[in-house]
Amino acid sequence: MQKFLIVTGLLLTTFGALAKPQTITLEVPTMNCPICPITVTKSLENVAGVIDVEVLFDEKLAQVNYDDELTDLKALIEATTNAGYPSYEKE
Ligand SMILES: [Cu+2]
Repeated sequence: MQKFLIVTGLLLTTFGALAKPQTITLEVPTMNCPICPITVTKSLENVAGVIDVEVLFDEKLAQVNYDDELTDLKALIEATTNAGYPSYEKE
């Protein structure tokens, strides 16, 4: 299984044009009140290619489902940052 995942990863890297919905988790450490998730969600939903956003306020995380042919991690981070909430990919 592990091997399969690695091979799949390599293929996706090599053939990046093959769009596939991706899910990533962003850490958004500066969300500090219940209104913040609304702003963060909106900023991400406004990015073309974002399919679905779920913000977990207690954990200060944003889970983003997106089409990797239309957008990428950099654009997502930029979107929250421009909205006042710097973020980065959760390890
Ligand atoms: Cu707030």
